This record gives sequence, structure tokens and C-alpha cells, in this order.
Amino acid sequence: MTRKGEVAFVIVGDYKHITIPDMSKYRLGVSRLKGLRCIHTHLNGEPLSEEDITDLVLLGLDLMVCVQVDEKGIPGSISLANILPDNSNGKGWIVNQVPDIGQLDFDFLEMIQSLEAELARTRFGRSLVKEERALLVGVTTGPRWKEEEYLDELEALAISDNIQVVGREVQLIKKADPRFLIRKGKLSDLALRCLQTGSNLLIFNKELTPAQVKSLTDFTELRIIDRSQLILDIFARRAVTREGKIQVELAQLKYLLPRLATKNTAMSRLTGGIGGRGPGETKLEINRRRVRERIARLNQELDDIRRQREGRRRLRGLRRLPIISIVGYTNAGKSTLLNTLTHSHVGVQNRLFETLDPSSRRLRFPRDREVIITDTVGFIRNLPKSLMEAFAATLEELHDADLLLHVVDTTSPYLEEQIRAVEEILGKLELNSVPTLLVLNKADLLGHGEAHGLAKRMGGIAISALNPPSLSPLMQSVEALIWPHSSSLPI
Ligand SMILES: Nc1nc2c(ncn2[C@@H]2O[C@H](COP(=O)(O)OP(=O)(O)OP(=O)(O)O)[C@@H](O)[C@H]2O)c(=O)[nH]1
Ligand SMILES: [Mg+2]
Repeated sequence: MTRKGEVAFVIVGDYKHITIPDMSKYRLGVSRLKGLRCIHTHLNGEPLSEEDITDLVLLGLDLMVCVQVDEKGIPGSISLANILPDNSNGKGWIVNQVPDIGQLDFDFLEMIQSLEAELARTRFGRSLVKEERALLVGVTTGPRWKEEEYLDELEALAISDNIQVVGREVQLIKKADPRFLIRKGKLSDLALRCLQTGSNLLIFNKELTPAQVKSLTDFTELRIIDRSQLILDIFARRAVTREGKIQVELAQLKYLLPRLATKNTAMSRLTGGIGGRGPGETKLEINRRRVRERIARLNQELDDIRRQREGRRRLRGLRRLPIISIVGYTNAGKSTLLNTLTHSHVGVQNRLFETLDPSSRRLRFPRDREVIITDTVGFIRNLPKSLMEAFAATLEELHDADLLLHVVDTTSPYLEEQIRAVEEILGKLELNSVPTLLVLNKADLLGHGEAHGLAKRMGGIAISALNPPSLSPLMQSVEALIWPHSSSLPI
């Protein structure tokens, strides 16, 4: 029944259950409530069932009402349930009961209006800017603390993508449910939390199969994305150069291609908003053949760009300027180091994947010696395969490097893991043989002794990329490595 009191559907079921029809065209504004009440009968005196409550939550109904009916068809007691706005005691819904219809003294419109207002307040309460709000979901067969760590990083990624994170949920599982990944009951809880907090997005820390995205979307009516898609979305936001844009679009199309087979709602939700930036909705909804054609065309364009770059590289090779490449985990301070060393203004921000397109600058050393120094895209653990492939080409230039500066953020609680992740990616790119200097950045945030102790223990050099004088030992080491035979000569 609608808010106007009109009957929207008449559903006939048997004594066990009813099948609810597609209600997707009933969708109301910010609160995500459908504006429909479901009124049904129970024959055996049973109260509102768990299934009734699940429907109330997942379908976003105004009210779930059950009327007890006796053998003669006479209506008896009535139970009504509605969801509650976000509250301190964590209650998701409330059930009221009256013995018969004569005693039903309940102003439905007043209740629903105040509930909607409350839900809308949660939605916009903290910010006037309309932005995406998401719940993070970590699903793991491993320990909880490890997953929490991953969710910290997922949260930083979400923030870098201008998504407001309203909560997180860790689900420990023994074995992944092939359809939903997690138990259905848990999924209903998540959907309820989204409803209460005004979120429209679930971000899973695990890579989801196309079929899982579809069943999850169909079941919860929420947008579902995974970590890979989130990273792709950030990349799509940040790409500046033609090459960067093509690479991101290629990665997005490759990610979407297998998912195009599972068409319909999941697909259109997948392509709208987050995860759909870049190629654009219409382009993503075209069929697989057109996607393949587009992939081929982009590859062609990329080849052309690469040939030009190859030419530039050869020229540079002829001039024989040594090349130093800055690599490292995202947000370690790579661009800051390039800027301070070369007085440049490459974009720097305290968020993940600020830099996407590489930039090269000249760096002068005493005695008129020069090198080319290059800043690159940051690395991250479990880099999605599609992105790794897409950027392998940009990173190919790293093979020309005479020296890699592996910049790390010493203040990160996951320092060693980040170093390992970067080394692993360098290994995959077959760059282990290039001489590498470990640069322990952000030393200013640690005590002087601590930073230098760490540097000694790890065989690196402590610096603060923000503080030019702190870079002298690094410069001396670089000089000694690039020009091994002459650095001791007097200037
Ligand atoms: N305190 C302190 N902050 C630093 C230092 N170096 C960089 N930062 C800050 O760390 C944040 C990230 O710096 P970026 O230079 O953008 O890092 P990046 O490695 O290029 O990051 P991506 O391009 O996102 O991979 C910025 O807020 C910088 O101001 C440092 O030596 N000390
Ligand atoms: Mg950067």
C-alpha cells in the first residue's frame, strides 16, 4: 500500500510464504524508503518472522504489518514493524502489537514523516556537499586484526576518492559463500546499517566475482564495489595525460569485460557513479564486441604514444644523462622529494595515489653534472592485476634507471610490510638488479635518534623531504653511486 493509501500490489501466497514482486520503480528520495507498506496475514498465530524483518529492511518498506487470522477468517491481533534511525543502543527496528484493529491508534503519516526526516538528517547532517557514503566490509578467513589493518588502508583509499566512510564491518568466515561471500543474515545487517546511516555503497576489501556482485546487488539493492574498482576509480580521477587516461580506461574496460556478461541491474549500478568514472556510463553499457573494439583502438593509440616515448628515450640515452627513479609506496613522499630536489611543483597531497603520471626533471650536482630524476605512480599491496598490467608500460622506463630511490614513510605502522610490497612489485617488474637506495622519509616526525637508528638498522638514509638540508647525506650517497670513481675528487 502506498502513502496515499492506494493498493499497489495484491499478492497471493500459500500458508508458508509469498513472493514479493519487483518494486524497483518505487524508489523515494534520500531516505531510500520505498513509500510502501506490506500488510499480510499469518495463520498460525506466529509473530513477525525473521524473514518479515529482512524484507522490511532490504526492500526499504515503510511498515511491515502482519494480521493474525483465525480459521474463520476473522482478523485478530496486529503486529507492525518499522525501521529505526541510527541510534545509540544499536536497535535496527521496532515492533508494536495491538490486540485487534479497533485498538490500532497509530498515526502512520506522522511516524513515517518523522522517520524520513531523521534518516535524511543522518544523510546530510555532517556535510552539505552531497557525497558518496559507504560502509566498508572486510571478509577474511584469517585473523581479525590483520583485516582491520587492511580496512585502515581501504578507508584511506575511500577518503582519497572523496567517499565518506560511515562504518566498517569485519566478517570472519571459514569458507566463502560462493553467491554472497558472507551469510545472508549478515548481509541484511549490513543493508540495515546502510539504511540507518544513509549509505548507498558497500565496499568489499576482497575481489568479487561478477556473479557475486550481481547477487549482492540484487539482494541488497545497494551499489557494491570492491577494492580494485575503488583504486581504478581513484586512478580515473587523477589521470592527467593522454597516456594515463588511456591506461586507466583500458584497465577499467578489462575489468568490466567479464562483467558485461551478467547484464541488468547489477551492471547498471556498477557503472553509475563510483567505479564508472572515466569511460562513462553509456560507453560501459555497450556490448562486449564494442568494448573489445575500443580496447583494440586504445591499445593502438598507446602503441603510438609509446613509440614517441621510445624516441625520446633514445635521445636521452644518446646524451647519456644518468637516470634516477623515485619509487615507493603511495603517500610516502616521492613527489615531495622530487619537488624539493629540483624546485618543482609536482602535485603533493596527503592522500593515496596523488601522482599517476610520471614526471621527469633535471637535477644538478656539483661540477656541472646532471641527472634526470623521475617521479612515478605509487605502489600498494595487492595491486589489482589489471592496473599492474596497465601501468607496467609506464613503469618500463624504470628499466632505464641507473638508480632507484625507494622512498618509505617511516611513520607508517606498516612500514615493513610496505617495503615488502614495493620490493615484490619491483621483483615482478624484473627490476631487482637495478641499484636501489632505501630512503626513510618523514624523519622529522620521529625523534632524531629514532630515525637515524632505524636507517642504520635497515641500511637506508633518513631524510625529511620537506627539509632541504636533511637531504645532503642522500645527495652524497647518490653521487657516490652514480659516479663511483670521481666523487672523492675535490670540486
Ligand atoms: N612531515 C612530513 N611530511 C611529508 C614529508 N614528505 C612528504 N610529506 C607529506 O606526505 C604527504 C604525501 O606526499 P607526496 O609527496 O604527495 O607523496 P607521494 O609518495 O608522491 O604520494 P603518491 O603520489 O600519492 O603516491 C603530503 O602531505 C606531504 O606533505 C616529510 O618529510 N615530512
Ligand atoms: Mg606523488
